[in-house]
Amino acid sequence: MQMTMRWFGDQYDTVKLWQIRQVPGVTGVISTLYGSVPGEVWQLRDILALKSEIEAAGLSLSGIESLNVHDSIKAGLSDRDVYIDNYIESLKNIGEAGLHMVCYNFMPVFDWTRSELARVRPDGSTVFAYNQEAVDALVPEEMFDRVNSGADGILMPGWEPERMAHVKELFEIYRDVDEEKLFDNLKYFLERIMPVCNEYDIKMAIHPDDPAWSVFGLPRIITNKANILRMTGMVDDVHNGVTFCAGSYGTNPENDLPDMIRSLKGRIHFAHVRNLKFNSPGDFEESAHLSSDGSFDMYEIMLALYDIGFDGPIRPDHGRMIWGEKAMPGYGLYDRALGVAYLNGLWEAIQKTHG
Ligand code: DNO
Repeated sequence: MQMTMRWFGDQYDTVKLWQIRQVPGVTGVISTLYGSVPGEVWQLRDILALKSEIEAAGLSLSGIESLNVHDSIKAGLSDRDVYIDNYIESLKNIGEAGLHMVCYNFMPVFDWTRSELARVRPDGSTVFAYNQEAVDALVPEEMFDRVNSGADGILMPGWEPERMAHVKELFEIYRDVDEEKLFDNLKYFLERIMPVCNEYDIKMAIHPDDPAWSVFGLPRIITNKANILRMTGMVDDVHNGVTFCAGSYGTNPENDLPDMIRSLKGRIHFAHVRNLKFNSPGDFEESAHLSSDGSFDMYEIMLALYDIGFDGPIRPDHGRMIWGEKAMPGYGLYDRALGVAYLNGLWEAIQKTHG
């Protein structure tokens, strides 16, 4: 595996590349053209500029998270081919820049969803949290306002104001899209992009839906073992792969994370590893990465990745906000660096005892 951290670019991130470079064991970052909107063609010069900036700091650009998919593609609208052509063009440029992993998601309208961005834990740290009743009490626009206001003016990934200004229209285009239709639209998209992925050896890594169930009545399909195996099987190409995000699949306690990892051998191209703490069936919060602080057995997750010979980029995921840091919620330096140290410790121990 290659240990990485997510970085949003100098203009948007409070964390600096030189700081990431000092986190032991981190050799790369996962980044994106953060100001771009879904549907736009990524220009080669912009990708190369991002790559050189990262390399000048002594790190590698280990993959893209995310190249977002336009809602016309997800909803299967008549103009989807225009946006797929643009997506293919962006992939070509990503390939030309020598990059080989692209994370994306296929969630209608919203990316990840939380009811709180800063729930205070007993130790005074603040974390993302989800409470089903609180979400049920909101209309979609309020969810956007909540995310936006909780972020202190920082642009949150997946919550682009350009799109969110049209939440009502966005919901409208999904009126006739159920899970089956969403699967069909994903298949159509994947079949069209696979040739360029093969040409440039770009491994596509779909991110699961977070949380792993329908929110606001919108269909969600990347939620469990059966569905993800259906997805990898329906376009059976190694370039059609998965981001294994422990925190997203793990929102549903019925998902057996190590078993899912083992069933996806050869198709996991990127891993997000973090922990959650369940308080009651409809309420969870994001804990520290340490097993004993949350509900997951992090050793078993890392062991499963080791067992399948996972050799792609991995990153700690959302960190708690600690030590007074002011940063994008979930993406401060300190707790993610602690996460890196812990995951590296588990990995070293596993290598030594299973090598
Ligand atoms: C949340 C992230 C997601 C992820 C996208 C991938 O913090 O894990 O926003 O990047 O779903 O497209």
